[in-house]
Parts: sequence; structure tokens; C-alpha cells
Amino acid sequence: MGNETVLRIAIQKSGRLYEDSVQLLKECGIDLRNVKDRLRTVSENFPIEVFFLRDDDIPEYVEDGVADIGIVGQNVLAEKDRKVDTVEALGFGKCRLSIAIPKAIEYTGIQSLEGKRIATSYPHLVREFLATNKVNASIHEISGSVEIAPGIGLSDVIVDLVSSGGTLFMNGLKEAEIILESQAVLVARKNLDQEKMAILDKLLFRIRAVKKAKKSKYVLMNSPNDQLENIISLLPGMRSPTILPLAKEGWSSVHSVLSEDKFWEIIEKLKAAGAEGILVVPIEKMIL
Ligand code: PRT
Ligand code: ZN
Repeated sequence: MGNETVLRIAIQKSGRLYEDSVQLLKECGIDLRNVKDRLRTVSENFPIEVFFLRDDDIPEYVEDGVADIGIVGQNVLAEKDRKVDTVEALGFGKCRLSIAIPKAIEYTGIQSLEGKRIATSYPHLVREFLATNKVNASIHEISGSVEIAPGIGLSDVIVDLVSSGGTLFMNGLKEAEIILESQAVLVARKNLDQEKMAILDKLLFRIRAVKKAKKSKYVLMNSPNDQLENIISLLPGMRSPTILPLAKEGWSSVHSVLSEDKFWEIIEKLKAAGAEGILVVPIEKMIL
């Protein structure tokens, strides 16, 4: 690509955000070859260079301008407290940062943490949470396997990430309080120059099209002509549904787009209204 401007993006090198981050770039039509075991790679069909880093380092690299943008969990972003802009929530890597206590202990509210020892990898967020709630407790910072801390007598409670809750359960703990809800976000450094901003806008346009498509389904169905008006009224669609005559006399084919949250409800109503042969197809990209 010669001396053309490229946007440098930092993503996790390996771990829970890696697959989804690479997948998102691919769905945006960005070719990334040889991503395995590389520290960096340049796309051949989009002006972007990818850096593979530990997630904890991403906010700092973006703030310092070593990378222009990055994909990182809101939990890491909040803990590191770096000056970067959150540009877009990406909808994957969902989890929560929670207080967990031994199963046998009854949780009676935030005040019951007074004087307790808390093990966590999130000292900054825990300190902030305690201060907000005017609770005094000691924080023991540990970098991994936080969930075993109460069992080995290192702490009374923990603050750690939870998604299914399985890890807590296996360690005899239960979730008592959510401190932060988190998902992966796209962050950008402050004061990106115009050329890089233009590339970021292009990328964002694609990311939003991919996200929108994931939330929608394309549906096709056959409708008796005397029910058409009723069936059309049930379909929100982007503009209005497409109606095509079928070879079979008195029937039409109806095509439309449905959002996932209202999907089943609408399908049931369509069936009740006489729609037949309903086909539901995933949408790859959606540009409005
Ligand atoms: O090497 P590097 O520093 O880059 O990776 P890492 O080991 O620090 O992070 P990694 O790959 O484990 O997680 C990266 C990001 O994924 C986190 O910062 C979160 O934003 C997000 N994420 C989503 C999670 C989870 N879900 C999650 N469940 N990160 C960690 N967990 C762990 C949690 O710490 C606990 O040990 O999974 C366990 C709990 O899971 P459940 O399903 O049993 O509740
Ligand atoms: Zn990490």
C-alpha cells in the first residue's frame, strides 16, 4: 500500500475477545492473512494495520497513539481509566464485574462488606465502588484465579468477572452485587487526524451494517391474495414489503425484513393470518 495512511487497530492477541474481534473485521470485508502467531499484520484490501496485544495494554496503547483504535472490554477500559473515546459498543464479550461471596453466607447489602477482605484483579473499580458506597474494606490485588481466594483463606469475598456463573458455582461462591456491566467496545484515541478519521468512518459504517444485519432476518412467505392487506399490516419492513405474484392463481409471495426481538411474535401472527411456506434467511450486511 506504499505510503498511504493506514489506521492502526489493537486487538487481543489471544483470549476471549480474539475470535470475535477477528471475525468482526472479516465480516467488514477486511482481509487478514496469517493472523495466527503474528504481532502485527496489514490488510491487503483495506487501509488498516492490526496489532495483537494483551487486552490490559490496549487502553494505554490507544491513549499514547501507538494504536489509533482498539477493541477492548469495558471492564478493562474502566479499570485502566485512560483518556480514549468509546466509539461503538460491539455486542460481544458480554460479562459483568460482580461481588461474590461464599454460598453459605447470607448477603444483607453493601454495608455487610464493611471490614471485609476483598480479592480482585480490579482494584481501581473496587476502590471506587467502596468509596461511593462509603464502605471500608481491604483490597487484595491478585492477577488470576481470584475465585479460589476465599477457599484458601486469602479473602472473605471476591470481585471478578462473571458470565454464566459456572466458575463461581464450582468454587462455592454466589453473586451478590453487580458493579459493572461490560461488553467489548471500539475505542479511539483523541484527536485522530482527518485522514485516519475518514478511514475510521468507513470502518464504522461497515461495523454498523454488520451489527444491524445480525439483529434482522429476511422472511419470505406465500400469502393468499385476499389476506395480503392483513399480512402486510403485520410487517414492519424497511420501507414496505416486496410483493410478487405466484404462478398459482390467487397467491403472492411476500418478502420483508424482521428484527430479531419481535421475530417470533410476528411469525405467529403471520401464520394465523394464513401465510404459508414461511422461509427465514439470515442477512449478511444491511445498509440503510
Ligand atoms: O492475555 P490477556 O491479558 O489478553 O487476556 P485475559 O486473560 O486478561 O482476558 P480473557 O481473554 O480471559 O478475557 C478478555 C475479556 O473478555 C475480559 O476483559 C472481558 O471483557 C471479556 N469476558 C467476557 C470475560 C468473561 N466474559 C469471563 N467470563 N473475561 C473473563 N471471564 C472469566 C472470569 O474472570 C472468570 O474466571 O471467566 C470466568 C467466569 O466465567 P463463568 O462463565 O464461569 O461465569
Ligand atoms: Zn488481560
